[in-house]
Order: sequence, then structure tokens, then C-alpha cells
Amino acid sequence: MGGWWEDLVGYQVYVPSFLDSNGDGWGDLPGVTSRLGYLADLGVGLVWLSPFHPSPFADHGYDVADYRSLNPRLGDLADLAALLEEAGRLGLRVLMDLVPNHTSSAHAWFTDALTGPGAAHRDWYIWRPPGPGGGPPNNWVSRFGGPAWAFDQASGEYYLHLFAPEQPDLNWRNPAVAAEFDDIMAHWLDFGFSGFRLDVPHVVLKHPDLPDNPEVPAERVRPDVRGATEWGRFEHLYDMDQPDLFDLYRRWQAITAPRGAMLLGEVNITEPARLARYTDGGGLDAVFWFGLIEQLWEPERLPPALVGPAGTVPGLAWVLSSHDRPRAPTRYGGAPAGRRRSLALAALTVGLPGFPFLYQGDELGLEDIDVPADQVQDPLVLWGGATYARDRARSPHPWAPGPGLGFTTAPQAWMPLGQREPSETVEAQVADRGSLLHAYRELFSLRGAEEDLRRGELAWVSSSAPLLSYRRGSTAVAANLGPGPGEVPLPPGRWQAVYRTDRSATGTGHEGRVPVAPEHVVVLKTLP
Ligand code: TEU
Repeated sequence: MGGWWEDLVGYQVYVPSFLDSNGDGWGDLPGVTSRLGYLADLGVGLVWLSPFHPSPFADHGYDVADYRSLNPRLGDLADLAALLEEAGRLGLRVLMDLVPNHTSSAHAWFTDALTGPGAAHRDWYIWRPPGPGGGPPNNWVSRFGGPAWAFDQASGEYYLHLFAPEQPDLNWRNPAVAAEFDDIMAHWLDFGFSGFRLDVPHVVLKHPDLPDNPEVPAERVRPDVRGATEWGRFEHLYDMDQPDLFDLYRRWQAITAPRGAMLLGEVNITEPARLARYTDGGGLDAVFWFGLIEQLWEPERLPPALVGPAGTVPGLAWVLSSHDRPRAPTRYGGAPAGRRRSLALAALTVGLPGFPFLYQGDELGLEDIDVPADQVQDPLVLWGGATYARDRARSPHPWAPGPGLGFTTAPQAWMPLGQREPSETVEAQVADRGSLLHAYRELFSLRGAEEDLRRGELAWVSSSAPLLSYRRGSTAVAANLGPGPGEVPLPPGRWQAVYRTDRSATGTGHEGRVPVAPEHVVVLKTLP
């Protein structure tokens, strides 16, 4: 049950904002290499690197202009080889971010396709003549706002882009595209990666006839945590989640599995039974769980976001933040409450089937920064798809107090640094044993030491908010997510507290119930 990744803690490195090694204001691969030891000390075993390929950066690197080389601002092949070598020395596995759904419009395949219907790569993308009324071929919308079709004056046809117009969708029904990506995958696995974080793999195949998506009645449209509504106005029956995706994943699996590598999908589907199809024989090894990242602090909504997926979906990566959503401490009410709540949820999910996955800065309790409207770079906002600028969650990692936060020596970083307190920096938190960083380290070290927290059988003891608890073999996790003191039910037998998010003394024995402070969590071990 479950592969090697289930024993590890994952960590998302957002490369341009991790560490700038050469003083140009951009985080880079040598910067990552120099701090892999920091990640190993935190208890991380699996590192996902955000895209580092050549890119015009219309979507911060998710617009790839060449899948086989590197963005010179972020490093070169020798830097990448050195990174993987150092990771190997430290026992870390590394995942590459693979963006199969779309390329950059600057990719040579697309510039060739633009030369006209006879071009060799024309059919690598999705082209259609105008619809009956002369407008776009169907009613699909881009996730970044507006129609999902851009008009090409020269040929009089539209091309499909489910994201920005600078990100034309590839035509995965063309066998040449699939064959090309087989090669790209094999190339990077042979270079030393342990697998891929797959960008939106659930949208790569569309219904072959491209029918209109049905509209959702206005009263049922709910904005997501970024204030996005347009995408939610449609039922996405035909532009994602198509049944033949699983054949494609099995094709990819034939490349990864023999090499012991993994496929971790960014599948944004929050109905557990539907999501389970992806990892339960569907060809992906693991998927991120979006149920928590889409919530504010609403303890009563937590049980369905935990119990259902934990029991239904194999290979869950439990995430609270990412480069695409407001950071957890911000969503949960800001410091100090937001930090307490984020740690509580990290501890609550640490023993659930699957594995924990941090976004850089989670371990420091970082909140979003403010980004002035005229400095926003995010296409999601520039194209009107949402009100929340993802730039706010992408600011540089604060390594040390001071003008460049230990991130850069340049007078200006590529992204605003924000106002970080000295106590938010790595340097301060490493030195303070009571810091959040140490709380995460201890939590992950416990997970590493207790096999049952990773592999034991799961049984819920209390699955209604605000008191939640479960048993995992010889271990148990008890959470009080309410605003007042609580006595959380325990499984039968005697239990000893071994970890508390409030950092109070452990070692005490409990039977029946364990007292837990408001918005805190206790991890326990069974006593003979
Ligand atoms: O994200 C997909 C993405 O945009 C989701 O957050 C999406 O908004 C959600 O599924 C809507 O329901 C990935 C990358 O993580 C993101 O940074 C890129 O902008 C995007 O793909 C396009 O490559």
C-alpha cells in the first residue's frame, strides 16, 4: 500500500523566490542547492521544484518555451546536475514540474503552428474556425478570465487556451505530442529526477467534439478563495476529467514505474470519489488534496474535507498552501491565530493516509505580503479571472533579517520582499527552540520515527467538529479545533502524549479523553 513517497514529507520550492546565489534579484538553482541541508534538517524527503525551463514568464514559468533546457536566469544544466547530486547525498528525492497541458506561445512548436494550417506543428495545438455567429468556437472560458479562445488573424482560426493566451493548449489527441512527451519524461528521469509534479493533468484531454459546457445557475456560483467566479459559472463537463485520460496516465506510468519514479498530479477535484479514480488504478501515484487549501478557517467544514478523502483517495498529498492560493496563516485569520491554526491542521493531517506537503514558508508561518496594484504580475488578475493576486504568496523566502532578507544582495528582488519581522526569518527561528520552525521539525521527526503514523490502519474515533481524533495503529491524533478548552475522545486503552502543538509538556498518560487547548492538537502513543 502506497509507494516510497508515503514515508516522506514533501516540500514545494518556488525557485525564483527561494535563494538568489548571484545577486541578480532572482532565486536560482545554486541557491536551492546551498539550502537543501535546511530542508533535510526540517525532515523533508521529497522536493518539488517549480518550473525552471526557458520561459517568457507570462505565467511565472508555467509558460514553457523549451522542455529540455533551462531558464538561464535560474541556472544551467551543470547547476541542475549539482543540485541533484547534493540532493542524493542528503537522501532527498526531487520532482520536476512538468507542464503538459500547454506550452508558451514562444515555443518553437507554436511559432511554427502560427505559420499556417499546413505547418508541421499546426495540429500540435487545438485550432477551430469561428463559431456559427462568427465568435469563438464554443463557450469555454479561460481560468484566467475571458474566452478560452484567441483569434489568429492570419489564418482566420481560433486556438484554445484554458489559461492565458500566451499558453496555447497542446493537442494531446495528436500521437506526435504524446510521443514527444514520452521522450521528455524519459530524458529528465535519466537526468536524475525521481518523478514529476504534473501541472493540471486532468485537463490535458478535452472532449473530442468540444461541446459547450452547461452553465451553473447564478445562485449556485461560489467564488473560490481568490475571488474567482467566472470559471465557477460553468459545469466543466467537456474541458477536463475526460474518461480516456487514464489511458494516457498509464502510458506515462510505463515510463516512470520501471524507473521507480512517481507521478504526483495537481488534480483540482474536491469530490473524493471522483478524485480517487486518478490514483486508484487510474495511473497517477499521488494527487494533491485541494479540499483544505480552498477553505478559510471553518472548523465545521473540516470533517468532510478530511474524513472522506482520507478513506477514499489513495496517495493523497496534504497541502495547506501553494504558490496559487493565499497562504494558510492568511486564510486562517492572520498571525498569531493563523499560525496556530496552520500548525494544528498540519499536526491533524500528519498521520492521515498519504503524506504531508509543505509550501516554502509554511514552516515559518509566513503570511501573504501586500503587493501594490501597479506591481501585480499575475495573469490571473491581469486577465480578470480573480481578484486575488498570486504574487502575494510568491514573495522571497526570508532567510535573515536585513535589507535583502538574506534572499538577495541585489537592491531589488524580482518580487516584492514584503514587510517581514526578524522573528519570521529562518535565522531567528533556527536559533529559537520555541519557534514554529522547531514545532514543524519535531512533528516531522516524530512522523519519521513512528511507522504507524505513516502506515498504521486508520480508524476515526471522533469525526465531528470541533473535536476530532483518529487512531493509526499504535498512535493517535487528537484535535480541538474549537475556541474553548476541549476533552477529545481517545481510542480504548491508555495513551501517552508525545507531541503537542502548544509545546506544553508531553509524557502524560490519558484514558478515555485527553484535554486539548483551543485550536491545538496532541499526538499520542499507546501504553502497554
Ligand atoms: O495551476 C492550475 C490552476 O490554475 C489552479 O489553481 C486552478 O486555478 C484551479 O484548478 C481552478 O479551479 C497550475 C499552476 O500551479 C499555476 O501556477 C499555473 O498558473 C497554472 O497551472 C497554469 O499552468
